[in-house]
Amino acid sequence: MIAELTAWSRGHRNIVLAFLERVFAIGRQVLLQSDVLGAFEELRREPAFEALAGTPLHELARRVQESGLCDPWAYFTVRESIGRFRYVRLHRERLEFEEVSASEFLAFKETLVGKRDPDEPVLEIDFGPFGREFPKLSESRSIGNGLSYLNRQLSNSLFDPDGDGKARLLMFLALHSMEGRTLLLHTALPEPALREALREALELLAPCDPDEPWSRVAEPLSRLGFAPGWGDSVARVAETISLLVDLLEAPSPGTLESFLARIPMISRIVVVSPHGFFAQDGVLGMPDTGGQVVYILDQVRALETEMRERLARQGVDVEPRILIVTRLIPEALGTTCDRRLEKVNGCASTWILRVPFRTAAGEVVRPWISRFEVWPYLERFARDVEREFRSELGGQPDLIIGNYSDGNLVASLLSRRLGVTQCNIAHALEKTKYLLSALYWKENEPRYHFSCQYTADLIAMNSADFIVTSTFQEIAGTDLSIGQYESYQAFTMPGLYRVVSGIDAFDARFNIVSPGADSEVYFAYSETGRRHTALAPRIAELLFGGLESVPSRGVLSDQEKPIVFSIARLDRIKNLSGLVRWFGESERLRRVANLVIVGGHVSSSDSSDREEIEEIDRVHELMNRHGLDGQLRWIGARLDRNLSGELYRVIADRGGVFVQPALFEAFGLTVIEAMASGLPTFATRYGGPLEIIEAGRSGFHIDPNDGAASANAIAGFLEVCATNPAEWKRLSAGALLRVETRYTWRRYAERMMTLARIYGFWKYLSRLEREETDRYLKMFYQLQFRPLAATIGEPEEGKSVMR
Ligand code: UDP
Ligand code: LCN
Repeated sequence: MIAELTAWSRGHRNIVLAFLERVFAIGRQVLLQSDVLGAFEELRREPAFEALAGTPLHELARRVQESGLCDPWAYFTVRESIGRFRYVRLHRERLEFEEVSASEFLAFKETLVGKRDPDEPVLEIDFGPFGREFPKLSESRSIGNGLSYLNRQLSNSLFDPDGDGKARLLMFLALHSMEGRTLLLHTALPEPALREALREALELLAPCDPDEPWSRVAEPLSRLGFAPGWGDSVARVAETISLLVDLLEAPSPGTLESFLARIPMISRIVVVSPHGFFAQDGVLGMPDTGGQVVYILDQVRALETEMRERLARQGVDVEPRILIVTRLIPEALGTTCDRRLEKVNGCASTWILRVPFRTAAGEVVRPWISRFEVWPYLERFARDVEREFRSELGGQPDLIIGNYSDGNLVASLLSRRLGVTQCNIAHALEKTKYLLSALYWKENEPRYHFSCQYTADLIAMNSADFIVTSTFQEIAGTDLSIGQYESYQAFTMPGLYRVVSGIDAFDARFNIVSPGADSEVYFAYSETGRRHTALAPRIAELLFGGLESVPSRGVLSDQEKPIVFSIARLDRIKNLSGLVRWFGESERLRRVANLVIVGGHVSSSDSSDREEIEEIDRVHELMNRHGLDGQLRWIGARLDRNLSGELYRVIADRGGVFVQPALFEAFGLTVIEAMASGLPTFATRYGGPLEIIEAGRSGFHIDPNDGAASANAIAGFLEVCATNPAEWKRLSAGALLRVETRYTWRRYAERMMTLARIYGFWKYLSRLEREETDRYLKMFYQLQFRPLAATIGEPEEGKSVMR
């Protein structure tokens, strides 16, 4: 594309000049994709430039991610295709496109935000060379399916006659143990002896009843060198042994995956989620406590069940254990967050283990602190957590799962020290949420400390053994928009460092494993037998008022109208205030529907979170401005899950819809909760919902930047449904089907455990090759992260005054 553009520009200097003039006329030094495309579209509207469609310049305008301008130069980042960037510049007089390196582009950007001496040395961070040994995908459609690629690599390396893959596999089998019990083989056997033993074992098993338990054949198999772990029945043991025979004979990706699926590898998991109020009751909707907590609690239930079933099938009598480690908050505001241990409901051996943050002087940090300010405490937290989980588990875990930037950093520190397989789950990376937040990091520093966060992200991404994402776009965006991880490929924080290769979307560590919605809580409105009818009076009170026990504003004076419903934390990015504005400004929507929002507090004095307070004030102002008190009900209370589950269904009973108006939503659990309840859903096109919803079939996408269009789309749908209820039913059925086929926790757990085994095995096989990466990461941590974290002050006591 760049070569074509350069050639084309030589013959069309007048057009290039006109385009450039428009770009400069915007009057800003840093432009976004929409600015550049807008400038191009304006140009096309001029009669002289009508025929620009399909030209290389058009393609450039569509594919520019960012542009930096400093007369006479214009620099552009061009995303040629998913995950592949090129950088070009254009001189106002020469008018010819020239390609530059990522480093040159970033250096130019740095000059835009402050005077920088071009000869001043800059720290360049480059993780590219460390990926040498690690397999990379080549096709963009394979992004997020690292597992199948890795399987192929692994089976090749096992087969490589010059390599020692097979010897390492045999060593792995011989060393295998769980909770001190020897599994699979009592001693290491060289390949010929092992093959012989496998053959004899199969002969021994052949005449047995396939349903006989392992115990019936344990003794003769033990004489041949076999320990437990091959299966719970004769049939299963024979199958596992046959798989190993096949693998030694001719490794294939399928056989390897099937064989490793049968090997007992994981019985203890540590899940790290330091920030927020992490508990089971009364915390949702508090600042920083949202979907991540819901996700983890549902995840551990599913993982415990999956592990138990799998270990039983493997013939291993070990109780799986999961610990969720989070911070202990002495000022717990009526929650259980000041307790060291809390058993997870619905689990037999999964606990929340809370460990306090401590200051450098060793004092326990008492109040809640925002996720943006946890950085100075994490190193000490990691050490304390290790001691605590060792005493709880009696040893170390087989898998550490980090959550969000802080949890992923702690998981990196722990797994590097312990040699345990590390999985990262970002939930949401802040970098794409806050526009240009890396470039203007200094301005954002007092409030957000992105310098720490992005440094932590880079360390964690590059130290993880595998990374789980909820959607494809989280890794690599869409054809025209950049993915959350992809945005870490090359960026600069002027005055701090410049990243020329941070993470590559084609990295085989990425795997898409989407979460689900708890089917016990979120099920279809039409499943009348399962409905929580006892909650009806409480829901009527929530929706229509009456008792004063629920903090709220507004009543619905016409109770017959369908309800447009939304529930979210009251963060700016969630844009509940935007939805209120669209409703206020749309006569058409107000004519056909009421609006109900659940989020935050109605009184700003009940909040200590800056963003939340701003949003509370904004919603009040909008309600006053548009006189919404008879048509909008705002519930400023946290609803427990059963209540919110039933509320979605009651809204569906009344022919309503769900709206998720976020400016950006990484995934959006509320979207699948609403869909699982059978509610037609309108959700933001920015982020996960773009992938969750198939437009027109299982819901609709809306553009949060175009409130009028969004309000019209919702109103239009409700108008159609008023005369043709089958349309509502069609969307409702589409939503239910979509969740059932794509978003279930059972599927999630099965996949997650497969990943843990295969990447764990890969870690074992490729251990030596990671040493140089580890050293680089350690240096980056010591020289960058630590001093940055040390600049964040300690919180004052009693700061988290929230009710
Ligand atoms: N939630 C809730 N009560 C509230 C606000 C949110 O129960 O007052 C729940 C909501 O049902 C969902 C989760 O919190 O399960 C929010 O997850 P989502 O992924 O939508 O957004 P996040 O808060 O993680 O950004
Ligand atoms: C964080 C978010 O911002 C949401 O979009 C996700 O649904 C949630 O975490 C769970 O992963």
